[in-house]
Amino acid sequence: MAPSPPIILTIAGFDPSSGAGTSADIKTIAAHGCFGVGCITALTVQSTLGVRRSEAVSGKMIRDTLKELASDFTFAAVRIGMLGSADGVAAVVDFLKSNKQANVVLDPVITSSSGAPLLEAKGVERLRKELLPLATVITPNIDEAAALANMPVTNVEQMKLAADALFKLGAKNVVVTGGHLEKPVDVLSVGGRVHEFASDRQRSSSTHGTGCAFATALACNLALGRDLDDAVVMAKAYVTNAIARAPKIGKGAGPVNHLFRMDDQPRQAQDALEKTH
Ligand code: PXL
Repeated sequence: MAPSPPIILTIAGFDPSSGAGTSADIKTIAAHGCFGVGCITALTVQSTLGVRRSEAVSGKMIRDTLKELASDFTFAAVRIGMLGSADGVAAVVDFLKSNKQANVVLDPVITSSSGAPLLEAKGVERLRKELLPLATVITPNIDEAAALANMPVTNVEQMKLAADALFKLGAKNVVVTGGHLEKPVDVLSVGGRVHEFASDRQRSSSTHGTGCAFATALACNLALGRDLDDAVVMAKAYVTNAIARAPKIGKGAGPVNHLFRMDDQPRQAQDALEKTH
């Protein structure tokens, strides 16, 4: 039997259009050659046209799911996304305290890009105080960094200040993602030391789920043994390709192409076949 691939746990909401959330994460995890398991924290009613509403799954259901999965698997990384409620945050905090986990990537999802709330206010408080210090790395976008650090974040200088403020709040490592800026720059703070990663802005409407794809790809790259700087570069390259190679899906902001690498595989198989003849 083949050896087990790294097992990655995603704790996130369910987006029925599979651009973001659990079902999208499972695709990202598969694209990295890992095996994904999921704990759904909330259901959302949404399509590429936007999030209409959401309902949080009970804290007990989340606790029981995490306990069940942890009794069976050893996780190489854990990615945390939308948590929905303060009870959901508490369930994840208790899980991380009672089961020590490596490579915990926290994407502190607060609001959808269409403006729908994805975590209640009490949950944001609890996430800031209790969950943030338990993560290996947090990956807020500029709006989430502003909400968590309680300061305006609209340019690279402010991203650095926010990363520093989040480090002082107890975050071990911070990546503030700046994909929405005119000149996109990500700011990485490793133990308080700040680096910048610039890239070119992509003109595309297929950007739904970029935050989830980045955080999950980062978790996979850490699980595969890369250090944080390399894992950030690899995750960024994955998302850039997933946007560039997205087909048109739906009427609104379409999903990125999580599985773009599969398009390359028939060609690889064909090349291999030709070499043997
Ligand atoms: O991208 C943030 C996000 C995360 N998780 C779920 C979502 C969204 C945005 O819509 O629906 C489930």
